[in-house]
Amino acid sequence: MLELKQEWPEERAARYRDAGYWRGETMSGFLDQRAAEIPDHIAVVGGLERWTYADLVRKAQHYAATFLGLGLLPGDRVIVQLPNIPEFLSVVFGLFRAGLIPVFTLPAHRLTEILHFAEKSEASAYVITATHDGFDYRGLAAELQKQSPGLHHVVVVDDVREAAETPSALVGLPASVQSTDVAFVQISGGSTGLSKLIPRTHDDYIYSFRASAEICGLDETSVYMAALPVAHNFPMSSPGVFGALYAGSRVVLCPSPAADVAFAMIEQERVTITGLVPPLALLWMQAAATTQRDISSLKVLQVGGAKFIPEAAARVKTALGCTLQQVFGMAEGLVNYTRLDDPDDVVINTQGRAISPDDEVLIVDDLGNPVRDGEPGMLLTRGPYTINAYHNDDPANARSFTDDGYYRTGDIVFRSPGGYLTVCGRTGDHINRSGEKISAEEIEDHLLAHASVFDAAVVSIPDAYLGERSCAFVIPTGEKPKGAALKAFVRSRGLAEFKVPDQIVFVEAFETTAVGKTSRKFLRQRLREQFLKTA
Ligand code: J2J
Repeated sequence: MLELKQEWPEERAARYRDAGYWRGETMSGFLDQRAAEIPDHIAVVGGLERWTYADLVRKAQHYAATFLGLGLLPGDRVIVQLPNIPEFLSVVFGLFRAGLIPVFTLPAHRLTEILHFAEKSEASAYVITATHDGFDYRGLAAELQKQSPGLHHVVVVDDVREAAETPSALVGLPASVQSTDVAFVQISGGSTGLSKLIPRTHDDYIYSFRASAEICGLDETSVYMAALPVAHNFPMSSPGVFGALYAGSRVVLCPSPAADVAFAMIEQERVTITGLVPPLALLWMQAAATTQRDISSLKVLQVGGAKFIPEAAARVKTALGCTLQQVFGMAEGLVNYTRLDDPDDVVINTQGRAISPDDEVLIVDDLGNPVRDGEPGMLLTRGPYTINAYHNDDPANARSFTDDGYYRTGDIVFRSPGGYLTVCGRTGDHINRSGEKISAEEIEDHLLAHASVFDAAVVSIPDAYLGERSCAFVIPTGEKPKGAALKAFVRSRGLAEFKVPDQIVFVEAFETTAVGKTSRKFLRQRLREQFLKTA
């Protein structure tokens, strides 16, 4: 099994320790400490459950024992595919406690994607709920085990929930874990080809959510609600459920981000802060005008994952009666926030500034030379919680990191005084569909597997609601297939629903100048331009 690593050059690591960013804490360690300090404080609310900090640690211990009881060994990788339920936290903290490495996937992921994560991470176990949103995860697990022989164990939380509570199960705890070790694996948005694995260490991740919790003003009186899928880096760490637990706040897991469900939760639990992607923020603003629910407890609405246009940002305070915080982050590391006391102009027009004084932010032109403030350029970054490499992917690492360790974010931004960044585009060929990132290349490959597809190019098209939608330009081999049939074909390849092209446009050929360039990037750009001209 290939070791999971994430290493910083010693000089930088020493600096981060000296500055007090990396404090030697571990994921299990910080939760234990909080449970010792405030055992009876409510930590997690969701479904019919209401757990104190002491409950959460106890449940995590039982899950740790359950996993170790299966014969899993510290360092083994475990795919976690759970929705927003309290067990997400007891399972994940159970894995941390046992020294096992969660690989976080989204409930929307399907066979092809989970198979890729399982193989890439050499996972030996998979944790699911039996069903969620009408989807049968047991069926997915059975198919997965057929195709991935190394995946020896499937743990269905519905089945082990009670067994994991029996006191006799409490054995062999805990494994020794170093703060410099990889704690878990996040999944990249996948700007080129398939999603890459992002190993994050205890030290670096805890710093990012501890500092985020401070920036967001969390304390023991705060109530943080995860409305987006909690396995995503934003609701997990910016400040997310982990930042909230670090601060001794209460975490509320909302089963759906739909305004009616979420508003009821806000009212019931007196939620003070939550995070959304821009399209949901628009829907909430609309729904707030007529809701009967009392959402006055909400002090901060964070919006991130995709560009929030200033016209919409300007309306948040009036529509929802709370402070807007823009969040521009990435699972690879760097997270920017507008601060809660920033003037309206900054909150409305920028995506914030970096968490750390030691986040090094470079904005460069095509030749790699720094641009002046106010001029757009490519954003490169390195720092105390930005990774230096993806797991086991030399080509991606060569593309994505400079020789001196900067991560090429693929985002085009400009900087204003004070270090505030405004996102104005990207270099990568992915579609940011309402915060969900779709790799054009990945979908083109699936389309090309269809017998009637001669060639395909997938591009992003501006969309009033989603921000961007995906449009596939397809040259048929012979007779044109039906668009709906092609979409069904992509779906049947085992992909998350959000990756199915929103629109399919059949063309006879791609413009020869575009093809002659042989660059897919150039072709996609031309197709997008032509589409927008004729739209
Ligand atoms: C424009 N583009 C944005 C924003 C992310 C906090 C918040 C979001 C993510 C996330 C995250 C944007 N305006 N406000 O991990 O901790 C686009 C950029 C970025 C990419 C990263 C977090 N916020 N983006 O969205 O790994 O293109 O993380 O590089 O999913 O989303 O995507 P992801």
